[in-house]
Amino acid sequence: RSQQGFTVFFTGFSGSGKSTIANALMVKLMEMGGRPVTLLDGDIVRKNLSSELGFSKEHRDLNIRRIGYVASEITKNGGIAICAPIAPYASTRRAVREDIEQFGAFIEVHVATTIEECERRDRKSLYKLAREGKIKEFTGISDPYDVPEMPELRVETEGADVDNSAHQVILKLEQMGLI
Ligand code: GGZ
Repeated sequence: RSQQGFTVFFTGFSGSGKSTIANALMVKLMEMGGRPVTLLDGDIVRKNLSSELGFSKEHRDLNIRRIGYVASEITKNGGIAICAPIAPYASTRRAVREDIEQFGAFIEVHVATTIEECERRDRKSLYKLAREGKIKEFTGISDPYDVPEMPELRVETEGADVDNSAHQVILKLEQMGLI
């Protein structure tokens, strides 16, 4: 049985389902026991670790590098880190991957809900505010998102349930010999 630490790094638009899938994955991994599981969710990190940061490229990069640093420490110590920020820039995701792969595995999961679907759902009415120009630099509306070219896994959420998406991640981890 493998004892290597690893990081599951979700990326996707606001409202794509990252947090929900990340939470379901955390529950499944905790039920398996063995290693501690730490969830570094976008909004929780923003509140506790990056509260002074906004959404410029510089600030987003700093936010992602902080998440990457914490995840690399967890991975180094043989734990499981689950990250769920938007992480819109491919170069920053690559930098975090390189940091973490020194210590363990990095599994990038693209939550591939389209911007149209995220805007249709608009659970927090943020897309409406972004359209009205009341939120600036909003990812997918007025700010870029680099679609991951070669993620370890891409999950489609349209017509799939949360449990199924989380299960796909579990299967990938098994396939990679990590659990
Ligand atoms: C994107 C924003 C913005 C802008 C506030 N652009 O649905 P949410 O609310 O909970 O998820 C979004 C969250 C994004 O923070 P991240 O730390 O994941 O972003 S990044 O990885 O780019 O650093 C959204 C809210 O913050 N939010 N303003 N302009 N999302």
